[in-house]
Amino acid sequence: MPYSLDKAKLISNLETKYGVSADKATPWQLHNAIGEQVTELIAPSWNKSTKAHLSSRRAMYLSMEFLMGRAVYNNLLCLGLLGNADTLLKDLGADINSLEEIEDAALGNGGLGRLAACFLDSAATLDLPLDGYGIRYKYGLFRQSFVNGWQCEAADNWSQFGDPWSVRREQESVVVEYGGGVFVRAVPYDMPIIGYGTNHIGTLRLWQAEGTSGFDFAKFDRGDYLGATASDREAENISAVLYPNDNSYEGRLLRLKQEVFFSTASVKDAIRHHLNAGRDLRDFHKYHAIQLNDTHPVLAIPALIDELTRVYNLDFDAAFDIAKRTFNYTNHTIMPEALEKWDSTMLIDVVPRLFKVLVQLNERFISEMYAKDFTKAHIENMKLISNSNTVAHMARTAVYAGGAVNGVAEIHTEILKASVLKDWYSLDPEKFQNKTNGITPRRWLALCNPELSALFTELLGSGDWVRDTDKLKPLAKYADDMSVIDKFVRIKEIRKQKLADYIEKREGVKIAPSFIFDVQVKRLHEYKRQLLNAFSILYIAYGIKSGEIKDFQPTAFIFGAKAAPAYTRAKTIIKYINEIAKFIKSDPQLRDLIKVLFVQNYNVSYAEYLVSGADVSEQISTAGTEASGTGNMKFMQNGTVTLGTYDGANIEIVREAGEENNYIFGAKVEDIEKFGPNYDPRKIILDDSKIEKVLLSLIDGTLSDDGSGNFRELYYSLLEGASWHKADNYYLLYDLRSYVDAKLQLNRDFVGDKRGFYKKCWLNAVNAGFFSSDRTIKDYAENIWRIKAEASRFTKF
Ligand code: 26W
Repeated sequence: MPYSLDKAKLISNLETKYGVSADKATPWQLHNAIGEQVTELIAPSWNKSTKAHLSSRRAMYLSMEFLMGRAVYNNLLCLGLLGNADTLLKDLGADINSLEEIEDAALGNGGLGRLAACFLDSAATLDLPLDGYGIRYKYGLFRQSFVNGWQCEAADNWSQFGDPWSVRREQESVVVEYGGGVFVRAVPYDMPIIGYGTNHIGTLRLWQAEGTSGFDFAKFDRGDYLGATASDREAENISAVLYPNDNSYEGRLLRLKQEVFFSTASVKDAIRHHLNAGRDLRDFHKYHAIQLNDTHPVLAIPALIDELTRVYNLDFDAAFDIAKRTFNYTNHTIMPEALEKWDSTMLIDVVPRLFKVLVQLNERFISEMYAKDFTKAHIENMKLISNSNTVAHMARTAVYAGGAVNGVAEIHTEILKASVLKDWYSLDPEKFQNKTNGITPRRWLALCNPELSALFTELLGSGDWVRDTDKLKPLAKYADDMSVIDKFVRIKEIRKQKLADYIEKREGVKIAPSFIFDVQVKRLHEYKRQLLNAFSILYIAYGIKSGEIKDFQPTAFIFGAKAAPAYTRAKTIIKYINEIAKFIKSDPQLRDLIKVLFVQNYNVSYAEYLVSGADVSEQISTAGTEASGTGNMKFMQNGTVTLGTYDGANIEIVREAGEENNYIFGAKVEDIEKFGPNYDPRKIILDDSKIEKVLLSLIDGTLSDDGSGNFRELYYSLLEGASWHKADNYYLLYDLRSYVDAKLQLNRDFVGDKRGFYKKCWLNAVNAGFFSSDRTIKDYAENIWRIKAEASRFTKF
């Protein structure tokens, strides 16, 4: 073992720095002391890795969000120090589990941010030179609680008690210039990204915004004490808070400033490193591949061109050529409301120079299109700045001025090519690639499910599957070995008990592990259809009460989701589900058969318990709406069946694990396309009084929205639509019957043959290897970034 923790040093650090003995230290003090020691331990490897990155061709992952979660356990795991830390803390009268109180670094909303975190983990583990670049928000995603069933938000001051994993690198600060002569300092905080079983360590560089003026003595002398530091606070606002928004874009000034801030700082950072290494800027693209995580960092493109032309005197053609060979763009959603566009007026105010570059790019694009005999109308639909030069399109800019474009699951990439980016695909089909998402097996199996991990290691005689999940596939042969399946069932029971204990501690609710644990966790959004799940539960509850549904295996339906604070309908759905929970709990005939629970403040750490303690993974988005999903992969890897639609990566999941081992239902994309304007949800309730009854719960007084009228609004949005959408635009009522059928089939399968059910689960777990983010990252490295693993430079352990 190359690393070990030093007990004496930990004791003396706690005493000198925090003034406590180890047995009296608070979780935060312990955490900081451990973090500081680990950071010191890895410093030589980290420095060496950083040098290696900067001396080779490397990739930069630019992302507005990095949903890292809690670092301490994962870092100890990757360094092989988890057992060491456990015993050492026990010796000291402390408990490693007390570190569960440490807040997650929730600098992201959901899938896109967590994907970025998994990618960094994989690249570090694979010895690939990739570094992350983002924003060090002071406040991460809000903390959620429920009051009377309604979501309440509170600020998430995640680093309030310190952040031992980040190193502030003052001397590497850069200055970002905005219009009107406003300057903001970008100060980098670097987090080590520790590879598993290798001493290669990548970097996540998060920029913090600070003022450049310092202290205005003139104002201070005049007695304007607040004014003396006002411009600093204005600058600090830029990195103050993460936008709590998933899949909807609002053209807000602060958001634009944030995007400019980290995009420009990151580009400047790259140029500086490039020049420091004594290289020619004309070779910039030979040393850098920059991945744009959705459109949020797209202004890095004009920022690079602006620097190269204005500061370093390259001509526009040369700079544009470098940009095309440097940048690549990943799309993460086809929701039209999420495609970013900026008003020209705003761009002119905030970043006049970048706007000028966008105009030049646009003109170049238009003349190229005319040269290809495109019609005026066609060009109008593709222009980078449209509507008489008033609206700048970020996705179009990324496709035009970058290299590769990719979707995040096969079906998603096909939809991009066939509709969202159709014109661009026919213009340049070579640009388009698919990169099906993945998840890191370190956090999402080795760390969160040590019991299943130990069984895999025992059966394979080695733990090297953690770095190569394809090794799990041969374990499929144990599906008919009842001794193995029984061990697996026992592990499920242990994980379900752990989840139940955690839930009891957090929510004060008891759930028996004999229940089926059916879990839907993800951001709250209408297209993800948590409401469909709610309807199915009520449908089943009414069926049990009427006697139509018999022998129902008791099931806990567990939800976890945050709703964007301004997304009223999403908040109403949370309230509705909490009301269903209350209704069922108050019914003696139902409460021993069904438990509904919406957990509070769902985050990465909660997810680690939920994915490892579930039996059923709910992935029920309307076909064609979920780009990929990654939660689906985490559940699968931990051995659940997927109850889901033909959407996103679900399609590839059932391809890998067998449709017969999962529960797939509902309309496919082709079916939905065929409905067109003919879809009328009212016909469905006319035909089916049971569905009608479920729907009426929104307005018949069964469930209360506290007189807000929100349930009624929801009801009419389904049956009649609203000013901005047609009736039931996510086809809940269409899919409800087949969904309930699948859910009841699953329930009968469990009752009839529990082992058979867990055999399906086993086949999911062992066939999940494809969904390791190691596979995804290798594909990006080979086919987009063209970077190489430098394995020989790093020690393996
Ligand atoms: C500007 C507001 C905004 C913020 C975030 C718009 C859009 C986003 C993201 C694109 C939303 C997102 O997280 N998308 C998810 O990305 C995951 C990783 O690729 C996919 O697995 C999910 O299906 C997709 O919804």
